[in-house]
Amino acid sequence: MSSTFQKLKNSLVRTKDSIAGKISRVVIKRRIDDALLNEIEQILIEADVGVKAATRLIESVREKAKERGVTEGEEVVSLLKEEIIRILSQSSTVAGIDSERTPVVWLVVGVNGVGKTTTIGKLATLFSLEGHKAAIAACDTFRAAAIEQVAIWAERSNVDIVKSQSGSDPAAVAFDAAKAAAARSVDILIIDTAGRLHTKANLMEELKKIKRVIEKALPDAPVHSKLIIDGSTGQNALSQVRVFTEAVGCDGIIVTKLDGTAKGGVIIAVTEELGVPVEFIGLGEGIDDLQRFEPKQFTEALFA
Ligand SMILES: Nc1nc2c(ncn2[C@@H]2O[C@H](COP(=O)(O)OP(=O)(O)O)[C@@H](O)[C@H]2O)c(=O)[nH]1
Ligand SMILES: [Mg+2]
Repeated sequence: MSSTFQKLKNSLVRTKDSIAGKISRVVIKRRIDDALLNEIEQILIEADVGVKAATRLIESVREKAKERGVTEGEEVVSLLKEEIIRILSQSSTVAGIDSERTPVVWLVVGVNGVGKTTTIGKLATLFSLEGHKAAIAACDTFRAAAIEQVAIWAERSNVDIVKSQSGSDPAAVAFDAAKAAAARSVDILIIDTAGRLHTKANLMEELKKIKRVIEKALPDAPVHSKLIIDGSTGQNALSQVRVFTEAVGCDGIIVTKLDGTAKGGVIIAVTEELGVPVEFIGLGEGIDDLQRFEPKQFTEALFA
């Protein structure tokens, strides 16, 4: 077994208990009928898969079981896995960072504490190891500590950073970073942003402004918004998805903190809600605790 898969499996152990563990206990010696499907739907909802995704999963299992003449409760698991993989396999419309039109810009958004800055550090490292020239813009300018934190990550991952004094205009920092990235032939510019939701309207305006300014500074560059979701927050994630998507139109999701939580089912809920792919997952606080998301591998780990 690859060490990547082993690590994924270990990280998902609690989520696995809350989904696969419970389901495998209720299906024993049962027939597939409404009562069983209702129980499974309840387990999925309790495991933060979300009502919408849970309903879709159960409907699909019901139909497939009928089509294939499957009646044994224990066979539900493989039908369920098929549909989970289908939900998680949202097609990505996002150009890779090998795009002709560089720098590619990733605007990293999400509420406070979800792991934006940490994930940016991990991404910068990963992209650098893959041979791309990455750079970071410190656009969470509200607190000096936030600028300092992202600067430490830039140093660890050995990439350039563009930053300014705390209190300066985040859009101005983004503009400088965009120009510097073009001048230095950067492949991917990753933008750290603030996430304080008590100023929700302001934050959204700030993010929109950063995006506008980058698009102006780099008219040909692909600009992508990546939404960071904390995998341990449960259903709150869904309202975050809606708010940020409305403001800056996210085309990729990164789910962090899947290590140690039982609420990892939320990854299914947010994918169903947003209809865009999860691209990376965070499995710890370390620099290499980030994996590219593979729907099939994830689902296998969940039921392994
Ligand atoms: N266990 C775990 N902790 C994480 C992960 N990603 C981030 N964190 C922690 O979450 C906390 C907040 O992270 P930070 O990057 O500052 O969040 P931000 O406010 O969105 O920038 C820090 O203590 C991180 O170490 C993860 O994948 N797993
Ligand atoms: Mg931060």
